[in-house]
Amino acid sequence: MFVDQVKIFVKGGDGGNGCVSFRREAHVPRGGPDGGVGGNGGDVVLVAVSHQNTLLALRYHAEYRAERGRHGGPGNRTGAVGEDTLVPVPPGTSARDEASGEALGEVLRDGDRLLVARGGRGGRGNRSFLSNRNRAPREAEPGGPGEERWLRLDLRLIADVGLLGLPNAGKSTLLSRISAARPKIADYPFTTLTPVLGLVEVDGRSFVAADIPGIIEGASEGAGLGLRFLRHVERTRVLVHVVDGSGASGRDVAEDLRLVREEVLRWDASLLERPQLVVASKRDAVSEEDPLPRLRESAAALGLEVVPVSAVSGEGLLALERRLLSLVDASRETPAEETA
Ligand SMILES: Nc1nc2c(ncn2[C@@H]2O[C@H](COP(=O)(O)OP(=O)(O)OP(=O)(O)O)[C@@H](O)[C@H]2O)c(=O)[nH]1
Ligand SMILES: [Mg+2]
Repeated sequence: MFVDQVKIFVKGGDGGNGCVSFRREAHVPRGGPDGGVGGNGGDVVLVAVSHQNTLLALRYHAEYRAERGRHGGPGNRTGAVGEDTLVPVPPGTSARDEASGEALGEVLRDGDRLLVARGGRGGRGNRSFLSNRNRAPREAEPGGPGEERWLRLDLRLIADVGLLGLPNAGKSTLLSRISAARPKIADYPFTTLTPVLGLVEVDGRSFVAADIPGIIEGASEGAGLGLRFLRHVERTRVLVHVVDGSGASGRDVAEDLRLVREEVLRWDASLLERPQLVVASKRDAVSEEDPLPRLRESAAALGLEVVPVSAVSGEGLLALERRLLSLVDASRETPAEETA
């Protein structure tokens, strides 16, 4: 199951208490306060891990507490610090404080970290309160409490290429042919219910492509799967419009292309400034009236190139992969997350 929004509870570890203690040894002439400082509590930290691409695990494990700091000890011993608790999340996850709505930040690349609940400070021991006026302080501080809060986590997948198109256009079949991803494929609309990522390898290089479901007329207003997934388009660098190029559906290809672009435009007009191309799919099954010339014409009017492919025969797939790689390379000079 794909989950892109969850609420979790996080709490940093409490700080250890400071210690009250006095040195009393037989042969040491003057004892004195020697209570040590408590250790700081651990932090709760989100960490991006690239092999994960859903927040599903956090739905079942919704509470994260870091270890508390140990108390200070006699002989000026400082308490051990509490261990941090790391929460693995997919790259592209952002965090908000649920109560205040404050944005805490996001993790974009593998290994990125975001502190979400700071551990409490260790309290000072009585040794720290020694002064000329007070040679035998009996006071020490308790450890500070760890920060705690509810967080709202929000995932917008990071992919280099987003595959967009009407239901049944052949997006999932295409992804399954150019990557190892295995999205569900069938001859009915809304087969794919969640975005699926696949790693495309070509000429010893690679990029990530995402099959983004749910684009139909009105998607930007919530029709079909609607808004659920259009937001994942925000972080793709290159958009691919997959249009059924067989003519077998009886639909007008120019209208297919226009409709999907219209929904993207209404969601966020700036997305259409990204590099795009049009894939004419299912070219092994072209009907009597070939829709390709009409598709080329309407694409050209928008300044877009058309790459004809067949996921069945393999026609055009290598050319498509190479073309996408070069568009991704060009766009990597301006990272998607900066323009998003
Ligand atoms: N002949 C032929 N059929 C194809 C090709 N690509 C996809 N199809 C068929 O078209 C139908 C829809 O394919 P999908 O890949 O599930 O389409 P989709 O765009 O992912 O559809 P949704 O997930 O519903 O949005 C399936 O029956 C596929 O077998 C192709 O290159 N040639
Ligand atoms: Mg699909």
